[in-house]
Amino acid sequence: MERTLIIVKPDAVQRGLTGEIIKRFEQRGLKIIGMKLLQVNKELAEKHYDVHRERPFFAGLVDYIISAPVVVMALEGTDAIVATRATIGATKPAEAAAGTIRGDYGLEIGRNLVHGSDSVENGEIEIANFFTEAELCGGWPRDVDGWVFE
Ligand code: D4T
Repeated sequence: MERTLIIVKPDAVQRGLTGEIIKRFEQRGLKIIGMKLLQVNKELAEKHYDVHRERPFFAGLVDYIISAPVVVMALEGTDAIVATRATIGATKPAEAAAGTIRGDYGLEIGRNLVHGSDSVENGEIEIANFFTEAELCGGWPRDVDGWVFE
Protein backbone atom coordinates (compact mmCIF):
# COMPACT_ATOMS: atom_id res chain seq x y z
CA MET A 1 0.00 0.00 0.00
CA GLU A 2 1.20 3.49 -0.85
CA ARG A 3 0.04 6.83 0.50
CA THR A 4 -0.22 10.10 -1.35
CA LEU A 5 -1.18 13.68 -0.58
CA ILE A 6 -3.78 15.19 -2.89
CA ILE A 7 -4.52 18.93 -2.84
CA VAL A 8 -7.68 20.21 -4.50
CA LYS A 9 -6.18 23.60 -5.31
CA PRO A 10 -7.84 27.05 -4.90
CA ASP A 11 -9.02 27.25 -8.53
CA ALA A 12 -10.80 23.90 -8.26
CA VAL A 13 -12.45 24.86 -4.94
CA GLN A 14 -13.51 28.25 -6.36
CA ARG A 15 -14.93 26.59 -9.47
CA GLY A 16 -17.01 24.10 -7.48
CA LEU A 17 -15.03 21.09 -8.70
CA THR A 18 -14.15 19.71 -5.26
CA GLY A 19 -16.80 16.99 -5.31
CA GLU A 20 -16.01 15.97 -8.88
CA ILE A 21 -12.32 15.60 -8.05
CA ILE A 22 -12.90 13.65 -4.83
CA LYS A 23 -15.31 11.40 -6.73
CA ARG A 24 -12.71 10.44 -9.31
CA PHE A 25 -10.26 9.21 -6.68
CA GLU A 26 -12.97 7.44 -4.69
CA GLN A 27 -14.32 5.70 -7.78
CA ARG A 28 -10.81 4.55 -8.64
CA GLY A 29 -10.81 2.60 -5.38
CA LEU A 30 -8.40 4.75 -3.39
CA LYS A 31 -9.18 4.86 0.30
CA ILE A 32 -9.52 8.27 1.98
CA ILE A 33 -7.57 8.20 5.24
CA GLY A 34 -7.58 11.97 5.87
CA MET A 35 -9.43 14.98 4.50
CA LYS A 36 -9.96 18.63 5.47
CA LEU A 37 -10.58 22.12 4.11
CA LEU A 38 -8.02 24.75 5.03
CA GLN A 39 -6.46 27.97 3.85
CA VAL A 40 -2.75 27.25 3.47
CA ASN A 41 -0.47 29.86 5.06
CA LYS A 42 2.67 31.17 3.38
CA GLU A 43 5.03 29.16 5.58
CA LEU A 44 3.33 25.85 4.74
CA ALA A 45 3.08 26.76 1.04
CA GLU A 46 6.80 27.53 0.86
CA LYS A 47 7.61 24.29 2.68
CA HIS A 48 5.39 22.24 0.35
CA TYR A 49 6.96 23.78 -2.78
CA ASP A 50 10.50 24.07 -1.35
CA VAL A 51 11.97 22.06 -4.24
CA HIS A 52 10.88 24.87 -6.58
CA ARG A 53 12.25 27.71 -4.41
CA GLU A 54 14.82 28.86 -6.98
CA ARG A 55 12.45 28.63 -9.96
CA PRO A 56 11.05 31.83 -11.53
CA PHE A 57 7.46 30.69 -10.97
CA PHE A 58 7.91 30.05 -7.22
CA ALA A 59 6.42 33.32 -5.93
CA GLY A 60 3.38 33.02 -8.19
CA LEU A 61 2.93 29.39 -7.22
CA VAL A 62 2.93 30.26 -3.51
CA ASP A 63 0.52 33.19 -4.04
CA TYR A 64 -1.82 30.88 -5.97
CA ILE A 65 -1.88 28.09 -3.40
CA ILE A 66 -2.62 30.51 -0.51
CA SER A 67 -5.21 32.55 -2.45
CA ALA A 68 -8.32 30.61 -1.33
CA PRO A 69 -9.14 27.46 0.66
CA VAL A 70 -7.93 24.08 -0.53
CA VAL A 71 -9.11 20.55 0.28
CA VAL A 72 -6.29 18.21 1.24
CA MET A 73 -6.67 14.45 1.19
CA ALA A 74 -4.42 11.61 2.25
CA LEU A 75 -5.20 8.61 0.07
CA GLU A 76 -4.09 5.02 0.42
CA GLY A 77 -4.05 2.25 -2.17
CA THR A 78 -2.08 -0.09 -4.37
CA ASP A 79 0.40 1.96 -6.45
CA ALA A 80 -1.34 5.09 -5.21
CA ILE A 81 1.37 7.45 -6.51
CA VAL A 82 1.29 6.30 -10.14
CA ALA A 83 -2.48 5.77 -10.13
CA THR A 84 -3.33 9.21 -8.78
CA ARG A 85 -0.89 11.00 -11.10
CA ALA A 86 -2.48 9.20 -14.05
CA THR A 87 -5.92 10.33 -12.89
CA ILE A 88 -4.62 13.91 -12.45
CA GLY A 89 -2.92 14.15 -15.86
CA ALA A 90 0.11 16.02 -17.21
CA THR A 91 1.39 19.12 -15.37
CA LYS A 92 0.43 21.34 -18.33
CA PRO A 93 -3.36 20.99 -18.58
CA ALA A 94 -3.38 21.96 -22.27
CA GLU A 95 -1.32 18.82 -22.92
CA ALA A 96 -3.13 16.55 -20.45
CA ALA A 97 -5.06 13.65 -21.89
CA ALA A 98 -8.84 13.96 -22.09
CA GLY A 99 -10.38 11.95 -19.28
CA THR A 100 -7.81 13.16 -16.74
CA ILE A 101 -8.78 15.88 -14.25
CA ARG A 102 -6.45 18.46 -15.83
CA GLY A 103 -7.37 17.33 -19.34
CA ASP A 104 -11.07 17.73 -18.62
CA TYR A 105 -11.05 20.94 -16.57
CA GLY A 106 -7.84 22.91 -17.15
CA LEU A 107 -5.91 24.96 -19.68
CA GLU A 108 -2.99 26.64 -17.86
CA ILE A 109 -0.08 25.34 -15.79
CA GLY A 110 -0.63 27.95 -13.08
CA ARG A 111 -4.26 26.85 -12.69
CA ASN A 112 -3.82 23.10 -12.81
CA LEU A 113 -6.47 22.25 -10.25
CA VAL A 114 -4.91 19.47 -8.23
CA HIS A 115 -1.65 18.26 -6.72
CA GLY A 116 -0.53 14.70 -6.21
CA SER A 117 2.69 13.52 -4.55
CA ASP A 118 5.33 12.34 -7.02
CA SER A 119 6.99 9.57 -4.97
CA VAL A 120 6.26 7.32 -2.00
CA GLU A 121 8.86 9.20 0.07
CA ASN A 122 7.39 12.62 -0.78
CA GLY A 123 3.89 11.31 -0.14
CA GLU A 124 4.82 10.45 3.45
CA ILE A 125 6.58 13.80 3.95
CA GLU A 126 3.73 15.83 2.46
CA ILE A 127 1.05 13.99 4.45
CA ALA A 128 3.02 14.73 7.63
CA ASN A 129 3.24 18.41 6.60
CA PHE A 130 -0.56 18.71 6.32
CA PHE A 131 -1.96 16.22 8.85
CA THR A 132 -1.28 15.27 12.45
CA GLU A 133 -1.30 11.54 13.19
CA ALA A 134 -4.59 12.01 15.11
CA GLU A 135 -6.26 13.41 11.96
CA LEU A 136 -5.51 10.27 9.94
CA CYS A 137 -7.57 7.08 9.92
CA GLY A 138 -4.75 4.89 8.64
CA GLY A 139 -5.63 1.31 7.76
CA TRP A 140 -9.34 1.57 8.59
CA PRO A 141 -11.10 -1.61 7.38
CA ARG A 142 -13.28 -0.47 4.49
CA ASP A 143 -15.98 -3.01 3.75
CA VAL A 144 -15.22 -3.12 0.00
CA ASP A 145 -11.44 -3.51 0.40
CA GLY A 146 -11.54 -7.15 -0.73
CA TRP A 147 -13.26 -6.10 -3.95
CA VAL A 148 -10.69 -3.40 -4.73
CA PHE A 149 -7.41 -4.81 -3.36
CA GLU A 150 -6.38 -8.32 -4.44
P1 D4T B 1 1.98 19.47 -8.54
O1 D4T B 1 3.26 19.41 -7.74
O2 D4T B 1 1.21 20.70 -8.30
O3 D4T B 1 1.19 18.21 -8.41
O4 D4T B 1 2.37 19.50 -10.05
P2 D4T B 1 3.25 18.48 -10.86
O5 D4T B 1 3.91 17.49 -9.96
O6 D4T B 1 2.41 17.95 -11.97
O7 D4T B 1 4.32 19.46 -11.45
P3 D4T B 1 5.66 20.06 -10.83
O8 D4T B 1 5.97 19.44 -9.51
O9 D4T B 1 6.69 20.02 -11.90
O10 D4T B 1 5.26 21.59 -10.61
C1 D4T B 1 4.71 22.02 -9.38
C2 D4T B 1 3.75 23.14 -9.67
O11 D4T B 1 4.41 24.27 -10.20
C3 D4T B 1 3.63 24.87 -11.21
N1 D4T B 1 4.51 25.20 -12.33
C4 D4T B 1 5.40 24.28 -12.75
C5 D4T B 1 4.40 26.44 -12.89
O12 D4T B 1 3.57 27.27 -12.48
N2 D4T B 1 5.23 26.75 -13.93
C6 D4T B 1 6.14 25.85 -14.41
O13 D4T B 1 6.89 26.19 -15.38
C7 D4T B 1 6.24 24.57 -13.80
C8 D4T B 1 7.23 23.53 -14.30
C9 D4T B 1 2.64 23.85 -11.54
C10 D4T B 1 2.74 22.81 -10.69
